[in-house]
Amino acid sequence: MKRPELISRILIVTGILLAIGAPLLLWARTPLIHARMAENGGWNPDVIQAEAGKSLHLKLTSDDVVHGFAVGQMDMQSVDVIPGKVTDITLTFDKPGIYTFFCTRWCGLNHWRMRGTIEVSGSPLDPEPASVPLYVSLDLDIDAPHDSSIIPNQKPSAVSGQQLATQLPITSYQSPDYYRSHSPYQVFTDLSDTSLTESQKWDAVAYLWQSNTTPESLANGKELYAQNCAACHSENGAGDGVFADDLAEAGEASMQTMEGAMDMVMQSPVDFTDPRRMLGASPALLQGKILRGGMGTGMPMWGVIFTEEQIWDLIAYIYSFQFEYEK
Ligand code: HEC
Ligand SMILES: [Cu+2]
Repeated sequence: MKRPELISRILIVTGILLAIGAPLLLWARTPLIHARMAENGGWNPDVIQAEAGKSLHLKLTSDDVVHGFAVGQMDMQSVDVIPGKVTDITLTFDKPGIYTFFCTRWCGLNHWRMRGTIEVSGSPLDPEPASVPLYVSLDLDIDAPHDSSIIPNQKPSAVSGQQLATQLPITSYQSPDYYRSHSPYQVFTDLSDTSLTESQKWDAVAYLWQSNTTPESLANGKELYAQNCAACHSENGAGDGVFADDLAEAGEASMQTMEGAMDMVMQSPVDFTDPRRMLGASPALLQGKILRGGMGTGMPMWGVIFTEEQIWDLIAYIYSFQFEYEK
């Protein structure tokens, strides 16, 4: 074999190796993320680095049961993470920041604890000032009791309320600012100057609540609720979802330890069909609870998962357990 021939052969072989090897190498270097139930360690790794504007490849697998993967505040379909299989995904982040990824399958009581972060570096093109949530700017104590001292005899009807609309000083009441910062009970008491009966006032409140939402927003809230909240608060809102008993047991157990005695104690999920509790809560207060969570009560924090709009949609849906809306 003459020398130049040998060299060209070597070159061809390296060429082929590079063509196959480089993507393979890249693929091999893509981190493999293992999912496990929270009690077995959750995601590993649970912190991932990325750069804004560049694609991030991830490989996902599960070491126990089927989990799901999605990134909060990002418009993406969740993907299944299956034991013994590797799922490939590619994500691109427009803006730098800390994103939360989370499990989207109800894998157990601590399912919602399966969270990790993606740290996206890069310079923001147009830095947006962080907005202060409404419950903070209103200086609400979201842990204070907020029961409504008067409750309606039957579910207030938005349709009946609408018929009273002309008799109401209600136009000013229809602004989103007013709605978000008042509980239904506060609006009910604000209507005390009118000549309406008690049940008419409640109907007017139902109408006001309905006119501050849209069918799309309610439908979106319903879907988010079914996926993320129903396992504890139950599909019908009554607070007896499949995990409610487990939460109660965990609560009793935590009461018996020093740690439990000092922290907020695990509680049963709130019953959204209870008028005393829910008619006394303003949208801003519910926003606070959902954003921040219960801090030890078993109510997860959702601020890193949902966008502000998604949270208002959830709130609109939660109130629909209290009011009869137009079909
Ligand atoms: C793992 C169980 C669990 C899940 C999942 C859960 N919650 Fe809760 N939630 C609770 C518990 C327990 C409470 C009562 C303790 C508290 O208020 O901190 C509660 C309380 C609340 C409250 C407070 C109501 C009030 O009057 O103070 C709101 C609002 C709420 N949840 C909304 C939601 C929404 C919306 C979701 C879904 C995005 C959700 N929860 C998912 C367990 C859960
Ligand atoms: Cu999971």
